[in-house]
Amino acid sequence: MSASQKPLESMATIRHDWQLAEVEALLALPFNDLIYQAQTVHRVYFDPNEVQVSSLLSIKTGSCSEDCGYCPQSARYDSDLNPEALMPVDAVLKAAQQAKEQGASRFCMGAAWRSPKDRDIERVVEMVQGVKALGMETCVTLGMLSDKQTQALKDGGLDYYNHNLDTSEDYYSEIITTRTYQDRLDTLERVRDAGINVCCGGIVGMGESETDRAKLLLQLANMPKHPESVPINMLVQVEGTPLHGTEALDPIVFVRTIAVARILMPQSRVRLSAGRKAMSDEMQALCFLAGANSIFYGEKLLTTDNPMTNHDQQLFERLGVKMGGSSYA
Ligand code: SAM
Ligand code: DTB
Ligand code: SF4
Repeated sequence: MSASQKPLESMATIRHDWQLAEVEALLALPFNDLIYQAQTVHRVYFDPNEVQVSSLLSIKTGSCSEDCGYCPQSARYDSDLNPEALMPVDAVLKAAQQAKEQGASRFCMGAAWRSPKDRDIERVVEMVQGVKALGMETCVTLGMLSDKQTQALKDGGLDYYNHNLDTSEDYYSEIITTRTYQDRLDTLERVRDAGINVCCGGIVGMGESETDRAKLLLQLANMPKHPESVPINMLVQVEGTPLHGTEALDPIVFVRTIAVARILMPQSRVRLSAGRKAMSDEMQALCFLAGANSIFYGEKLLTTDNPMTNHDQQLFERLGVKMGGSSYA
């Protein structure tokens, strides 16, 4: 049966038993059939003209002990970055207020740690409480967590924890050697079990194969509960990092990846994440058509540039897209 003949409800069924062959077949569909299916699924759970916006802040920058091959914040690479210690709470809240004034509904705070120290968590909890008091949703990404740290974040009122799988289990060791895929899964399970919403996705354009992309999506889609947010990052190539100079991914393949994420996880916010600076407006429009309904908004990601806010506002206006507040269907 072709996508256009399938009953609509069956296309948007929430499943956790996807097979690799099914995901590969979706990725390989004729483009128009794939986008039609993704857009159909998208409309079952979401307003198709609404995109949720999150702003990022690096609250602790650089000097990271890990060796993630894409990351300018690793101490191992010469990436022309000024390391900065954990920021004071008031400076973080000032940045959050500005992001709110620009229209962001969620504020995501990222730290270049393998894992936080317990005393760091205390300050991060103060940040979370302050950002929540501004009426924004909160997200942090701090690396691997212990049970105690996870509970402290939950008790502090944290809404989302971001921890990406980054790629397939098979390709992972080509990118990172200082911690395992299982370490990542363990932290994700802790976060889920503590009742914090999960933000988990990956990066494409790192030289991985189509099967690696399929396996990453499969891993996300077959979690006992789908991550509420699924960031799909296009590698931002930073000079000095091992992945600088990797052959660029075909933009159409990127759009396909977004569409398949949407089909596999119909109720999740699929985020068109890092890499937008290098994308045309037309490509971003295709990503929204393919079911992306969240972006990182604001002129910086963590350490690299993101599109200017007025450019994004104009793009949304040209597309008739409204910035949404609600984070989950
Ligand atoms: N240190 C913590 C960790 O690794 O979990 C949190 C911060 S880390 C920078 C958060 C995520 O940013 C990474 O997992 C990766 O998916 C993404 N990221 C980092 N550098 C990137 C790049 N150059 N291009 C695209 N995504 C990137
Ligand atoms: C995610 O998936 N992408 C964001 C956020 N979660 C933390 C980070 C992108 C970082 C891009 C490189 C940089 O700016 O340092
Ligand atoms: Fe460190 Fe996170 Fe960058 Fe890896 S991705 S080097 S853990 S900051």
